[in-house]
Amino acid sequence: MVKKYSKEKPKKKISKKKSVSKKSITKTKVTKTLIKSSDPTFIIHYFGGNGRACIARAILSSHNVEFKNHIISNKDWPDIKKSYLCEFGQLPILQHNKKIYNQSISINIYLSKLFNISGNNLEEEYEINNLFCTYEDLFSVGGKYAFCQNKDEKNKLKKQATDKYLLYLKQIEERYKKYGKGNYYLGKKFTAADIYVTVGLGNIADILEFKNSEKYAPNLMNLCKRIKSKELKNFYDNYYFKHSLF
Ligand SMILES: N[C@@H](CCC(=O)N[C@@H](CS)C(=O)NCC(=O)O)C(=O)O
Repeated sequence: MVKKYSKEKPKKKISKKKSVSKKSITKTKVTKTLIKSSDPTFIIHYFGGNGRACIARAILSSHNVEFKNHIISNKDWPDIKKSYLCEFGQLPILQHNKKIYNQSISINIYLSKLFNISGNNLEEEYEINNLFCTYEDLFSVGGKYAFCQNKDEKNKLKKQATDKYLLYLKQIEERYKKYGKGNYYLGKKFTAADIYVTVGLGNIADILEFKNSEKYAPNLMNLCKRIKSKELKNFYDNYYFKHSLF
């Protein structure tokens, strides 16, 4: 199993006589320990923050499936980045049945389909996938703000990110007024759109320390409150990083 996912084929036996560089030993070690036969069905590999993994974590935890939330430390990251686990040298990674999936938007789509919350028809699927893409727009500018060290630049980025968040928030509120005639964002059924508006928009607001979302999107925020206390209670109790930078 392990070999199948290796960027570089792990050497099964390293001859004692051959000299092996320190670098290749590290790679082999990481390769051998990352995927184990005892692994749970689902693993999310990501850093200790919400970032680009929060929607996938929320999908899994809202379906009460056993999953491992593998938090990668800064110390371990350089080796993992070079390993077979990270095809493009980035996180998040979803491991499902020992197969590896990358790119957060496609991971979210994959999990939504797997758990049958990806919409009832092409139009609903479009709406959900479109929302996933807006998270990328918002997170890329919000993340830049979060990690910026220069005070002036940081203030500029915060304004840019907040303006963008407000634009998206108001537009998504308008969409919800059009679609959400039932209990949920798209109507009667709980879908990944409900996860996105609660966790995705919620995380961006937290990154920006924006406390006034109700003023601009009262209907949406009402929906999020309900989802937070019901379908996503387990997620918010156990997997949401409340004081994360990202
Ligand atoms: N398009 C990719 C972007 C992934 C990405 O930028 N990941 C960041 C964390 S959010 C990362 O791995 N940064 C560490 C690095 O590049 O070394 C996705 O959506 O998954």
